Amino acid sequence: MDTTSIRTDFPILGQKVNGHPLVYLDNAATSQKPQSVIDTLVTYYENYNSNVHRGVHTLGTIATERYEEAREKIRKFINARSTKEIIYTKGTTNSLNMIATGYGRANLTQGDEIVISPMEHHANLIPWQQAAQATGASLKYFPMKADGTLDLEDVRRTITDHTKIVACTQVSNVLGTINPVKEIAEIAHEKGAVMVVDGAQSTPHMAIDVQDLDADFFAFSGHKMLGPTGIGILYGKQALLDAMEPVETGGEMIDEVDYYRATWADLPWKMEAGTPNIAGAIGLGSAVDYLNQIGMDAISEYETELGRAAYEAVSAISGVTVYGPEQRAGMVSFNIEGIHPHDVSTALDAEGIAVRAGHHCAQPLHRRLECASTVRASFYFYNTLEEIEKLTRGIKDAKEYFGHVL
Ligand code: 7TS
Repeated sequence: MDTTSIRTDFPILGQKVNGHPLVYLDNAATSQKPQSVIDTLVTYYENYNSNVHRGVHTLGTIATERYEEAREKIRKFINARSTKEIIYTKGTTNSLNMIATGYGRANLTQGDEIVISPMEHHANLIPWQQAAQATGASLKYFPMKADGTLDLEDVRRTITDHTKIVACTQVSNVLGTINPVKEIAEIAHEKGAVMVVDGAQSTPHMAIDVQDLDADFFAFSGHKMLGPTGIGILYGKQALLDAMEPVETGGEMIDEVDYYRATWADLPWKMEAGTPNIAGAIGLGSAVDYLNQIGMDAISEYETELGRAAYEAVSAISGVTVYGPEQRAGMVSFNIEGIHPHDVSTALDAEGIAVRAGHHCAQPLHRRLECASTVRASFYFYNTLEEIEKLTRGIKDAKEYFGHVL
């Protein structure tokens, strides 16, 4: 990975923070944006800002074309069969809520089961709790092994003939665990359940093929993959989306309306009520162009190297606990014995190193890890091995600063 050249594409990375070159290691929260994405947003607002799918004036036509071209780029990026299966949303949270409401509540009933993993982000947990409460279905969990991985035999035992929905993250945003969602989908399908994949932490970092995974629904966010905030994708198999009622109704999503009834537009617009995030969608298309130019396989290979290096270096520091399996995505969550994660994060920030401290929207998982919170360093392809060395040194400095003696 030619990070020297790549980093010049990201204007924010050139700055100093607290007198030190910025070391941005909070990519699981949100990624930075290359100049090409920033330029796409500026060009939209400067040159052809218009609403889509409405007027026939020139700017509106250009905006509509670019908005739909971006959808095609995203379709190709995850290998969906059709752009009808690519719904623009606000992000992963919005996509998962749409599935839990539009599909879950409509299809679940008393006695049915929803099965999820113990490492879900709240976005793939609370909507299922709510769907279970609203329908009388029960919520069940796969067991998780001590190293933070799932065992397919456990998965097979947990999914039953009563299971209607299985929802699982492809990559844990805390442990970095890469879950075998393709195999889980196969087991779910054997039992007649639909498979929902939370792709928030996988889509930015590895090649995704929704047909190969055989996911029924797949959700991700633009802002974690070089795109703007406020835009994300809900992928769903066309037959499932066709059978779903729109979650929101109003403008844009209709075919014919009279004073007492209405009919819906075709997919994907049926699911996109109101003026969408036009700049965001076009910006996400531009982010996809940038990622394709680097290559998703090259990105995942390089980040695996970063993840391994960070895991080895950080877990070698005495008094430090690293959570999650050895084989992991490009992130490392840890605690230093006796020092609060927020203090660690503040000490690292003083050296220009941005990490996240907290429960990372996975409170039940942290309870399971027997800690209230962790420090998380998460990488992207513009990060370097030198930055991981700085992180390691920063952790050792923090230990010393807080007078940690072991
Ligand atoms: N699912 C997973 C696995 C996530 O990591 C996140 C965000 C979401 C869903 C929700 O995505 P959103 O774009 O709708 O907010 N995770 C994080 C995180 O780990 N730190 O900040 C946001």
